[in-house]
Amino acid sequence: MAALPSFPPGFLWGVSTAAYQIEGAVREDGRGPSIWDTFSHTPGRIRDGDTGDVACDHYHRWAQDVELLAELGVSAYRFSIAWPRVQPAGAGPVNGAGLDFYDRLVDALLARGIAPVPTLFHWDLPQALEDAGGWLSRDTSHRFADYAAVVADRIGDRVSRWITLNEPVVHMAQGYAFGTHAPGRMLMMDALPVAHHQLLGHGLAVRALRARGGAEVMITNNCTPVWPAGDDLDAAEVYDAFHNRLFLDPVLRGEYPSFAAEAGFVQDGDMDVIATPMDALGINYYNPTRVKAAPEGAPLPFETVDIEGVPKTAFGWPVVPDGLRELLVGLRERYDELLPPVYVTENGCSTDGSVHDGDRIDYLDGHLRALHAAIEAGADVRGYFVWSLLDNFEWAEGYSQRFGLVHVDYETQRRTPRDSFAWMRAALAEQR
Ligand code: IFM
Repeated sequence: MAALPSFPPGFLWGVSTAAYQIEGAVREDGRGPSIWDTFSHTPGRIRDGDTGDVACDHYHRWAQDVELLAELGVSAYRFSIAWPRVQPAGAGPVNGAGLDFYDRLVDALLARGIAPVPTLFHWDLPQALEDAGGWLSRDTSHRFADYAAVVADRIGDRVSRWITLNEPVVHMAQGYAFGTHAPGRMLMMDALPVAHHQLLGHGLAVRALRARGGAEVMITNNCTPVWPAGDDLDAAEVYDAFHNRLFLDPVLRGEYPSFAAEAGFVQDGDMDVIATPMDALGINYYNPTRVKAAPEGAPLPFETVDIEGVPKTAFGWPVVPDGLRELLVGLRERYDELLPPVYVTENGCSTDGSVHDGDRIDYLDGHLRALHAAIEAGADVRGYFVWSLLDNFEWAEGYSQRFGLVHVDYETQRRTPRDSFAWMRAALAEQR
């Protein structure tokens, strides 16, 4: 395989994980229950009845996992902090043992020259907050900012890049509109306040983090280029507004797309808070989405359509590397000087699980070339993180989807680096 083109000096290379997907130890050292504990223990919610109770046992094996990161040669590691480990009830008393865990992790990363990039919320809301309304309640936004401050007070002296929320669109849609993720609510369009309260929480957290130092702060959105099926341009525009613009326009332009602009849940001053300037924007890219208009009377105005004629991942997701270039260049055109520097904070694929994962190597190689082409075309992209370091708990799919550069045997917790790990290590060494 030909060497990758050279990325700009100082480009950040990393891998991403999330707390509930890898940590396990859900009842240890004072951690409180989260909505994912409740949801995964509800019969019928997760494939094969899997739960994150043990996951990759990272809570106990973190030192070994940091060694893997060092061996891979990454310059950054994106992980998430479990809110219920830090504040078991989502508000009030702080659990020192939970903070100790992340404190040790940050020190171990820095000792190996790896920049810690913590995400404050990757979907594991403390159950007590859900019981009080979850993200449907405005109060949760304020609780999130308080929690951000607690974490920053402990590790902010060593963290120079923060991510507030991960993929608020997925949390709103799957968690509150369709009920396929925790907390499992099926509110369809009535889930919209969840978008607003997450974004308000983001803006308040940006301010809380800024008040505690000069670190870079960003949000991570899941974005997709939207392709109309045939000439269904209206359906594509509506899907784009729901999936991409609902979460980007408010933070970058201080306004909602028209369908959400008049919503009663927006109070005076909210948009200014939400649009508090960020230093960067995180983008998670997996695939483009093709859409057509839904039939009359359907609950939503669009339907997604299969993208034919391209390879598919084990998940069945279409593999379209150039979609990453299209997305990044398109964002630049849409938001122009309002767009801050971008980090691709997730990109990767699930495979059949074999350690000989040539398909993952092809996937990563293709996407990195597309990313390079985007940079050449003027996109200001400062870093790239592979999803994921380890195979892990893939939400409603349990352990059936394997995204890791490292294979995990869930019986023994043995980690085995895949061929893609060796490929990535060599690619990073060349970039250096
Ligand atoms: O595993 C997820 C992650 O938690 C959020 N982004 C997409 C990944 C793959 O589905």
